[in-house]
Amino acid sequence: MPELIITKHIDVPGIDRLSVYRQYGGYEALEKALREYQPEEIVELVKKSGLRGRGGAGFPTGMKWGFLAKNEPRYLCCNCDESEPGTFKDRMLMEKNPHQLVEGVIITSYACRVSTAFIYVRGELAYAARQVQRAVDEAYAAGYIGKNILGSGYSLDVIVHRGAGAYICGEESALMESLEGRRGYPRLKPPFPAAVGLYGGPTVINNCETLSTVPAIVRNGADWYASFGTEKSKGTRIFCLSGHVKKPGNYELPLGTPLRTLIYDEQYGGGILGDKKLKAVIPGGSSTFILGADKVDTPLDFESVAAAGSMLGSGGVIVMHEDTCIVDAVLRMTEFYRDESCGKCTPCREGTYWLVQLLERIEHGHGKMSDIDLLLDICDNISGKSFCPLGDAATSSITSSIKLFREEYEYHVREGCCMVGPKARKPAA
Ligand code: L3W
Ligand code: SF4
Repeated sequence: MPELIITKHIDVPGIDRLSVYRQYGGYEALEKALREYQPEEIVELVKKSGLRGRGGAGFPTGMKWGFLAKNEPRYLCCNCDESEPGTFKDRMLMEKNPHQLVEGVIITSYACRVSTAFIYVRGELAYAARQVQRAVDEAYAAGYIGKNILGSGYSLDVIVHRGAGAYICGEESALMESLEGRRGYPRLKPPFPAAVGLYGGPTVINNCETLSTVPAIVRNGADWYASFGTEKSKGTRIFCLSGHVKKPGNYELPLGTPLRTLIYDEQYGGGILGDKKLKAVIPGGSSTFILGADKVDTPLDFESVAAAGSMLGSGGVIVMHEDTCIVDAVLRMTEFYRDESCGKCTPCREGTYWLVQLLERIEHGHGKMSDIDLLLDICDNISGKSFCPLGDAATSSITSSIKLFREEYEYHVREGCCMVGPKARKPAA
């Protein structure tokens, strides 16, 4: 079993309480940061560690902090709006070890000279939000948040904010709009939040898992963290394994671990349900391209997954076995993007609606052969032509599934039913 970093103490009873968290070294990293480091030195430390964003894009964390404009006040937003289908790690981190996150938020705020930090929690995650709020309250009472933290002269306020359940509010600029009390519409970028963000101030926005990693880096050093993972994808990350595996769940592994290990190893996925054949895998949440079973030996790091034709994204690994109707699966995902499209731009608002219409008629046996290329044509009119990444994301499963499994789409059109799975029928003689 490789060494764990962020989930090391996740199953310790009572770790969500300050007293127990402290017994396991909790807030020692904060004390060390305030005692031994100037803010800029922590930025350098995190740059050197190689930590990259765990929300989806994999942007280098220290570099992002280094981009912050110099004017004040500055803000931090911790993105806990976890909504990507197939992704459920931030919820676990908030529910089980909220102090680790809060400690990461405080250290990051200090490093970035931030005076107010917001933790934006997805609306549906009510228990997670309560856990984080209680941890923040305990940290205030213990002097880890508030005025003159531990006598250092540094002061910080932390506010826990619950969203209202819109996927688009996980997009960083829509998150800021939502925090400011407006409808969650994405903003034009640039300017990036690092220059003009929340209330017009320089703003650092990082994912929950990213910030939960910061205390361990400060405690153990950049070289220690960089000793995990691969040359360009340092450290570990939590993979959310779901779909047709025997043991779905969250597994922390060093970056670069082969996909096969995650799916088949006894201590992780334990193999495919019913010992069936692997058909396809979505490696980084529903926004990323589907990979065929031939890619099962791909190392799970940013570069290798990109070379295999997809993205590591938010770490949501969705496994599909041989009885999965790909058209059915893609229809479900596309319905999600249609429902979650914020409606601001035409390609995504109208395009996702048309994609669902076409997929529905193919799935239900009323499609035409030309519909398959029409799907690709609509995807082409959305991808790269939408206002924010949701538009591109809506097309990933469609384009990749047609590339890999076109014959299944054609079978649906020809035979009027699925080629595999419970609704499959043999072709008429
Ligand atoms: C300053 C520059 N800052 C880039 C910052 C930027 C952002 C970060 C990455 O989307 C993906 C998306 C989803 N000066 C900068 C700069 N930045 N250049 O770096 O930016 P970007 O635009 O590459 O990505 P993004 O807009 O943050 C994230 C995909 O993730 N995704 C969905 C994830 C969903 C969840 C969830 O539910 N928890 O994470 C999954 O793949 O489609 O492509 O901070 O400001 N010159
Ligand atoms: Fe809204 Fe979709 Fe346009 Fe993004 S791409 S701004 S979600 S309509």
